[in-house]
Amino acid sequence: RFLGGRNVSLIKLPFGAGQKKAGVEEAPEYIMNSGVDKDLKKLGYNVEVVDVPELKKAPAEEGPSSKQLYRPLYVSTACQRAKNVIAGELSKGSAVVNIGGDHSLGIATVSAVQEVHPTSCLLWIDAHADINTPDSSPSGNLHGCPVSLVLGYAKPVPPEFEWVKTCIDSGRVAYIGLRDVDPGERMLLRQHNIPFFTMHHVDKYGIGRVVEMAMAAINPDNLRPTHLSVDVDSVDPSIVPATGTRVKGGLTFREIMYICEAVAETRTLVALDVVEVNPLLSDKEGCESTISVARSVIRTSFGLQLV
Ligand code: B3U
Ligand code: MN
Ligand code: MN
Repeated sequence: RFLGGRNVSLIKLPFGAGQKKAGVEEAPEYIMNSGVDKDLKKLGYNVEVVDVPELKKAPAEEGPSSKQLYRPLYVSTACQRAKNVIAGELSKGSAVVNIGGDHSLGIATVSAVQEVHPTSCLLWIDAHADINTPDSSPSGNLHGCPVSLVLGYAKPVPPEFEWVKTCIDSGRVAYIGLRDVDPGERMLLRQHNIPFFTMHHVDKYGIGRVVEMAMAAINPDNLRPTHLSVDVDSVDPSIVPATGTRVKGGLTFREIMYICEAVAETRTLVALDVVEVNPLLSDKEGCESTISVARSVIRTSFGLQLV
């Protein structure tokens, strides 16, 4: 019951205006060059590589912004474009790997996945909850807001994002890896009863129980397609230094691999996001380590490599 079948589209999304550090838009090139297409072919998939290079081009004018948001028009335009490309690939019956880029692309990936697979669940692996509303955002960076936009919590919706539908409900979203959550975000998580597992929970229960509890909450009998959204800053900065917002005390290599293996085992994966790699923010060694983790996330989520 592998919902994505044996076709996988690797979608390069070179976009970084959801935050302010240059370099994250270069990541798709680096991650692709690490050999992820060969990895998936080796696992028996038919692989198609899709590039969306126009995401690098900012609109001529940003226009007056409603809130204190950073480049909302650019983020909105890029996400609308990315959403159409992703939905097109999913509509062919393929699974997709969305290679970012920053996590504001979550607006595009969740919108596309929910449009084509409207019952699917979303497992968000991140140090951050990315559920700020434009009002609660301390930074104005839209990579901290995608979840609130797709859940319909951003009220009023900034005019640039009126195209974004409330497309998923809180009962189909869970988090693992949280350790840097803003006060407004904490309120939303509690108010809507969204299952979240912080690093404290990972330490307390172990990654096995945490993944079991998260999946039991959002995909109890594995009847729903699964969308796995991996922000690489969920992983400890000692092995993932090349990312924009490093937070100490993250997932170990085995813990992130365990999550990917457990999702692979469900045979329900239709979409995987790998975001927030920034090759310009570390030295050569740190960069290689980060990209190697991103590559392992992709390979492992699409097939168990055990023994
Ligand atoms: N929650 C903060 C910081 C942040 C969110 N996502 C990342 N950093 N990577 C914000 O700006 O919304
Ligand atoms: Mn994120
Ligand atoms: Mn993050």
